[in-house]
Amino acid sequence: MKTTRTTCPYCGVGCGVLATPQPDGSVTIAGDPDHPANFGRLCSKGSALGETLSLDGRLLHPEIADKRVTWDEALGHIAGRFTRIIAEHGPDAVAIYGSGQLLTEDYYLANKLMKGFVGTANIDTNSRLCMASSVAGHKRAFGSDTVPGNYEDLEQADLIVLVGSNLGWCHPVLYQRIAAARAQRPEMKIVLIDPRRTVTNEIADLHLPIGPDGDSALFVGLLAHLAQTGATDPAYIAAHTSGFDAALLAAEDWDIARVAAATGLAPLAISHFYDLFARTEKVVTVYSQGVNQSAAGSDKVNAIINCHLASGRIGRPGMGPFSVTGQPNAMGGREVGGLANMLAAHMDFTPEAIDRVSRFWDAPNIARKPGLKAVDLFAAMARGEIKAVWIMATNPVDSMPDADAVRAALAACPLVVVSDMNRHTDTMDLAHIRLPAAGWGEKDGTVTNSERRISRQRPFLPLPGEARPDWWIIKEVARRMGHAKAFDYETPSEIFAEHVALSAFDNDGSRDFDLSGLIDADYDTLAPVQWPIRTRPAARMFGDGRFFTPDRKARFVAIQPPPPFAPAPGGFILNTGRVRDHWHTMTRTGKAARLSAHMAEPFVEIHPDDAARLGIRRASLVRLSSRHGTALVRALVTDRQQRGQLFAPMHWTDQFASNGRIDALVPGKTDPVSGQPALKMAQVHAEPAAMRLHGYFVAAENPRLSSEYWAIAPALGGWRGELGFTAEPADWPAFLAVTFGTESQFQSIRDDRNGRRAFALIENGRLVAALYTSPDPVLVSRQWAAGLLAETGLSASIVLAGRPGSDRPDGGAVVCSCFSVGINTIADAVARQGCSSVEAVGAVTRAGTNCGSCRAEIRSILDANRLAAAE
Ligand SMILES: Nc1nc2c(c(=O)[nH]1)N[C@H]1C(S)=C(S)[C@@H](COP(=O)(O)OP(=O)(O)OC[C@H]3O[C@@H](n4cnc5c(=O)[nH]c(N)nc54)[C@H](O)[C@@H]3O)O[C@H]1N2
Ligand SMILES: Nc1nc2c(c(=O)[nH]1)N[C@H]1C(S)=C(S)[C@@H](COP(=O)(O)OP(=O)(O)OC[C@H]3O[C@@H](n4cnc5c(=O)[nH]c(N)nc54)[C@H](O)[C@@H]3O)O[C@H]1N2
Ligand code: SF4
Ligand SMILES: [Mo]
Repeated sequence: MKTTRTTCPYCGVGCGVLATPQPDGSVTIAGDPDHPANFGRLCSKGSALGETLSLDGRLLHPEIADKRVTWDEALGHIAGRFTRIIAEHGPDAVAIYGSGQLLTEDYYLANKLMKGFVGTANIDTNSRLCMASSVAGHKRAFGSDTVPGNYEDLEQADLIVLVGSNLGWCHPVLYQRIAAARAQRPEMKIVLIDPRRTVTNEIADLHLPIGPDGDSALFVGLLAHLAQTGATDPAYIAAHTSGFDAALLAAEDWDIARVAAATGLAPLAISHFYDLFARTEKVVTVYSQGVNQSAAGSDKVNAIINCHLASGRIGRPGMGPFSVTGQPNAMGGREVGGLANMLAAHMDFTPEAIDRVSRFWDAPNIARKPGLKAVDLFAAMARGEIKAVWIMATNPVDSMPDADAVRAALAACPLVVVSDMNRHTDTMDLAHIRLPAAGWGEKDGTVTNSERRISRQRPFLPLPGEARPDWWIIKEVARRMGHAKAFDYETPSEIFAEHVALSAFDNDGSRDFDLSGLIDADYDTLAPVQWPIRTRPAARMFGDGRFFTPDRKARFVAIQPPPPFAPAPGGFILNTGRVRDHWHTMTRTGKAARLSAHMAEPFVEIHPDDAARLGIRRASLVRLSSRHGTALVRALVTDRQQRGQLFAPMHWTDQFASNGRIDALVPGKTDPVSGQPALKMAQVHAEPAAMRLHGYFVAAENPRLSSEYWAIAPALGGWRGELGFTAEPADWPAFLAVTFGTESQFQSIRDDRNGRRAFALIENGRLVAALYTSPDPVLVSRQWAAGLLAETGLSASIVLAGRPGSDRPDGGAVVCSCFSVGINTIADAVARQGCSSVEAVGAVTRAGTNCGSCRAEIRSILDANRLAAAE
């Protein structure tokens, strides 16, 4: 059994993973103790990677028009069609839409093909939805897209400000590193700036529940405060920056009262935060999508960076602005230039750079101007201007704003090529040509994490069917388009070597992105390494106060905060984001029963007062609507949410729910500087979705679902899911037969007092399917019922009872996904077994003792119990 050292394919923390295939075909996953991002830790998603590797649902052969073809046919067809469309309509009529989940080598080739050889910069990626505002902010301030610091700075800081980041769920291993550092140095302070009280708040000393997009005002006010209280560093400002006076002038009127009005925050809380920031030298400000995904995202980034420049807190240990990346290779994509407004290797469309890159690539036909950014790209497609698109490693029908319009644009586009691992995704279902891509564990290449650290992803599984790595597919199309010489690669290491050489080409230290120190590196054994690396890797940037602007000074940006945003009367502001155990459109995490048990259906968080006002009852169904689309989701009534605001996760797709695509509601409004869409702020209406009947099912085989509402998730040994009916099925036996694909007779019971029914089909002591229905949301214990699928010797009476017998406690909804420990088990350990700390709960139940991702949730169960005890 050989262990392979590789890198996690999920978030931008970039944890090292040890993967060991077992004789039975399974793969054991462990954290790599030697990787400097995680030192052996993994979160719940990383730990469950072994459960997402099955070939179920994989696309294993190329297809044209739903028919299997050979690679040669598919590649020839794509090259021919692209070539003809370019000849007829010009290079700007074609596009690639890529992803921060491509490896650097894939990304480099896609960029080289489009910009160098097709001669268009119409290659944009899902990083436009993710990192574009940070890129724009970095470039405005530093003259380059440079993340100054590293993960150790988070451990060394005395104050960490988390802005628009749910680190506890989205960068769990970084969160754990911070929690561990704080346990050692309790004087470390943490401030959380987020409209919601997220689980990340469990670690915070101060939570500022800021109004949507109040961040610019908050940080502009902070700049004014720093200046007024003498907390700036005039020597640093004079020696290393420009534009301070203009930025301060713009900030002048922003006293605490005005900031309070613009942010909805209490004046006392604001001054508490300002004082903390002013008097603490070692501050790191971490920011993520609450900052980037906004119509004012670039300004938010610069408002934050301004405060660090004004206090000289950048480029030294334990301080600096820190944009954390989302995807495993968001950073690598930026390195190769994989956005429509960048050229290559951190070079822009300047005449010198165009000349340099065209000489390096030997590409006289190089693109000379930026291409279309994601939202504009799909709008141009809708207008018929983009006639061929090739989508790689992303699922825009679910993740782009105005997603129904994106779906319509793709449906109308004459040629849609999609490279993906899965046969069915909402995007794949619209493809004319489907290309089977190799996935994690099969691919070979590099990724770069949030702290500029390049790590290898190495294969440990054979390529399934005819799946091929993305770099191979791209180069084979390029060769067939007549560019054989420029795309003559046999291995990803050759591509990486060229990428290294381009970063070093004509680079005399004037460009931040420089890998010249890796020119002779051995690709196969490459250890995780930070860039830039000329002689030694740079752990931290800007320590010398020199930036990448023409005068080598950092630039302040004068910021005008936007007016506070109020929804139309009766409407809500819809905020969107992520949950702990799902990744994006669920193509991988949606395969793992363990991960799907944490949050098993699409939902919306709503404040209890708003829910009461609208007559939305706990666990009932809610219809959300906007000018752009609708969604049907479960109500999660919670005071973590502010009044007038809603929160819904981005994850659910048509593969997992009847109408859960949240981006159908979100408008395509973008930041004017970065082009990044404002995915955290849609105007929507919410109303109860009255159902005649609710249902919960478990089934050994994938059922056929057709009710008004449905949501499905994997369970061990089958499937589980929720149903909502606007009318009761007229013929129950017929309904059961169609849904569960069997002619066998179900046993059933009915309780006339409350209209509840239960149906069960058991064959040879094993559960085939069970369905519980009720006029109200069904009360059955989900985990218990799903667990029946794995049991033997069952009798119908146990199943029909709908609850565990008194001898078998009901664990309740899963909190710890590593050991499947439910909320009831944990609450019991606290209330009855006297556990008073997360550690004690772990000792009794094992919850929280493996990856630790659920420790914040265990802490809130402990706190709730303390409150209950005090009442
Ligand atoms: N579990 C999990 N982890 C992931 C991912 C995943 O899908 N699942 N995806 C990865 C990717 S690609 C990304 S980009 C990252 C994203 O990581 P995060 O940015 O941490 O995650 P989000 O949930 O998108 O949004 C963060 C927070 O922004 C807040 N917010 C909304 N509007 C505002 C505002 O106006 N101001 C402020 N200050 N805050 C606001 C939201 O309430 C939310 O809690 O996560 C990565 N990690
Ligand atoms: N409302 C709202 N919308 C959002 C966000 C939000 O916070 N709110 N966040 C945005 C952000 S930050 C992001 S990053 C995006 C993410 O959104 P997407 O990129 O659309 O989401 P994924 O599910 O990661 O899609 C990746 C696809 O690539 C496939 N895949 C995986 N690995 C490979 C590979 O190696 N090669 C190929 N060819 N295919 C592969 C997977 O099967 C999957 O279909 O969503 C954005 N959309
Ligand atoms: S924090 Fe979790 S998802 Fe992110 S890289 Fe590490 S193990 Fe993977
Ligand atoms: Mo992202």
